[in-house]
Amino acid sequence: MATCRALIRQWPQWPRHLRRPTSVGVLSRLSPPRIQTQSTVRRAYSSISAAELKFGQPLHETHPHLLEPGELTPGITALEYAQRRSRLANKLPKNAVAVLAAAEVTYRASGIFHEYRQDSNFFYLTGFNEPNALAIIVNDGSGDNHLFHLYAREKDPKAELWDGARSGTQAAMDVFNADESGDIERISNILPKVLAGATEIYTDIPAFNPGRSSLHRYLYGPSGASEKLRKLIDIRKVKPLRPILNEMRAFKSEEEVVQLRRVGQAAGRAFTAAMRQNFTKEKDLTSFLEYNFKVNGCDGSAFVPVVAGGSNALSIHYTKNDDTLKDGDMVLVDGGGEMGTYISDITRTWPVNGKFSDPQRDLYTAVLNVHRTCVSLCRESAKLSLDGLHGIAENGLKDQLQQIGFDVSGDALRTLFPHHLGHYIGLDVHDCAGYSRNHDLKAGQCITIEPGIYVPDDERWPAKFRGIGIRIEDSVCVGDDNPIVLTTEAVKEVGTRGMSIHVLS
Ligand SMILES: [Mn+2]
Repeated sequence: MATCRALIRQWPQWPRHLRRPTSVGVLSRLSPPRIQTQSTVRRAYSSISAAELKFGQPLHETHPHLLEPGELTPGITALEYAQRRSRLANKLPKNAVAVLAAAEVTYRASGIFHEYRQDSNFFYLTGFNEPNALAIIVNDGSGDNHLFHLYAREKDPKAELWDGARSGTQAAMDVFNADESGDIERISNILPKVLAGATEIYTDIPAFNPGRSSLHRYLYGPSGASEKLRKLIDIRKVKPLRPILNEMRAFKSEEEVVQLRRVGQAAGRAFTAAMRQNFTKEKDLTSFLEYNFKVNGCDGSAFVPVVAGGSNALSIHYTKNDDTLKDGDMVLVDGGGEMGTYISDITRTWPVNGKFSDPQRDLYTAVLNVHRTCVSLCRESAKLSLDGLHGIAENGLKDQLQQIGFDVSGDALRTLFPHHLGHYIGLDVHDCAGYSRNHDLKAGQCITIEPGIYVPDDERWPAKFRGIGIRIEDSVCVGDDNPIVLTTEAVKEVGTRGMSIHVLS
């Protein structure tokens, strides 16, 4: 992929002027010729500058420090969103529709909401970052064209005074380039008309996908869908949308790779900054890391970080982060930032006091050697899948561990390396859920490489290694002949006294 070759040469400064030109400034970022059907609200070009208006999310006109001209969300242009919709429409049969719902606001207690996180597929196709919205993409049979409906919350000064600005239905068309829009409160009148002519309906709305917990299903029934919706949609016409979107999202565009590199760089720098400090509590290290993600430009953490001192590292998803950090132990830190809804995923393990003991260094070097080998194979020309790479990691770790005195017979590796080598990344930490790890990796795919060794306190293993857990993880973009390490700013080489950073500082 020429993109990746160009990135390897040109990073860290991806030349902005090479970006595809898009219209700038005043409302209406795109105006491709579109076929108008009867609309609830007609597209009308406003003469008001966007900077004078308030929207439900940052835009270049209101937040030029966050978005470049032409971008609808950080790093991603309005044009790219339109192209994604067009590509999806082309994958649907003629007169079929895709229906996507925005994520709901969730609550941690009565009236106390969690930070809002948009549904990734909805975001991928719209860039619209508000709850209570519905997107419909129609293959209207016009070839490369398609119809895009975006129903959203209408502007409401009273509600906005409490809950902050909304973009409203006019911006749904003028900024987010919908052909049709309308007040989401009227969706029960609108939807039957829109779906009436559809030959097939591609959707993952839970009516037909009861993915909730067994307790939820027991208490509330098999689906969250209303009787109304179930009557409205002929279940025989419904097909899952996710597999089609996985095929699209698994391969990143230039803009996406640049954004993933940006968030990888910011988070990587936060890790290296953390290694320069001395911490006596997991909690303090956690706070420092998350603060530095934000200071470096991330919106926040992509997931609850693991900050695990000593043998806490043996629990893969340890997130209590409330223990002390002891002199002589190592600390395993698995964290990542999120920026414009793209994420990074990094793990580093370093000595709390900055100096490796001999067994710590031996085990660390074993994991690092396998990590390096696997990263070097993140290229299309290697013709390997994530599962294939996992096998190479297992054999490599076996070999390395044997050299430092481990008995690796039988199912030893299952115990010592109990998780997979990696997963896809992108908008989600575990991107494209359900997309097989069996496909050979192609240029433009972004994955993690995270070998680890966790030695239980068990007589089967050499005493000097017991209680040590080490994982080294980078986010990587697969290139044609070379990998692009997206998180290279996080130091991982061993120096004479500890991590190289301790030597440098
Ligand atoms: Mn990971």
